[in-house]
Amino acid sequence: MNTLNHIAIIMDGNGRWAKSHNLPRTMGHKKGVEKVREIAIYANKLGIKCLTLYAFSTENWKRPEKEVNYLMSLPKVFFKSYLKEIMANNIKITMIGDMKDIPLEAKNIFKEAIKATSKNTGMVLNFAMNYGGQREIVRAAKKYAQDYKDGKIKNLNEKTFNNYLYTKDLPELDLMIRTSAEERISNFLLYQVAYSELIFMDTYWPNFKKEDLDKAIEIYMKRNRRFGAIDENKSN
Ligand code: V0D
Repeated sequence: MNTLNHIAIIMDGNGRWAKSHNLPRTMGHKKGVEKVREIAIYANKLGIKCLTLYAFSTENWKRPEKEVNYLMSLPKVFFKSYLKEIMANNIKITMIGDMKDIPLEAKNIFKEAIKATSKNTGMVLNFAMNYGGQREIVRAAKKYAQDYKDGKIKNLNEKTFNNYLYTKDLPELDLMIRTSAEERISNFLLYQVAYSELIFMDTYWPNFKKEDLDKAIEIYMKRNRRFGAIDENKSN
């Protein structure tokens, strides 16, 4: 059995779900928020330590302005509808990404959500917001270079570099799931995905169910993780 502390999900397929129901894309995102609630509460119940969700990428600004505005209203919808339940479930909300360009109103909601849940000790529900893996690595490299110049780091290696990533305080990423049948990483957690297991599922995110998470975990548990080594007990 593998240990499973940290799951990341690329919640793809909201637009395609909406199209298949002859609905505007925004209705797919609305359904998507309800799924965030359902799956976060379920993952916490399963004892997962950290769930990182790709909410908004550095490339999502290229979408139509109306859609971007709608997306930016979702944290408030989530906060208003579900904060009580998030608190009752002892879930802690955190964020990773470049907050600088996030509209002030949404930013204030993030701050409120983070503050309200900061003392909770259950699962960390980590939203990737205006997040890009390449941008994260460049940002880290800049700080790393400066700290090296200032004599604050002695050894340049994978371990010390890790301290400069947004995810420095989170457990190592074990499993990345992408819904909606696309098989790409799309700039998500590029450094962290090094030895993660990848599972691609056909389901559109608005149709994703607890049972789909169970299925992904079952597949994950059966996999033989070797982290680059060979497994002497099996005939590889
Ligand atoms: C749309 C499907 C929850 C994928 C899920 C601003 C994309 C629903 C949040 C959320 C989004 C963020 C912060 C917070 C509370 C909730 C969210 C965005 C998009 C982008 F404190 N869902 N969600 N944020 N979608």
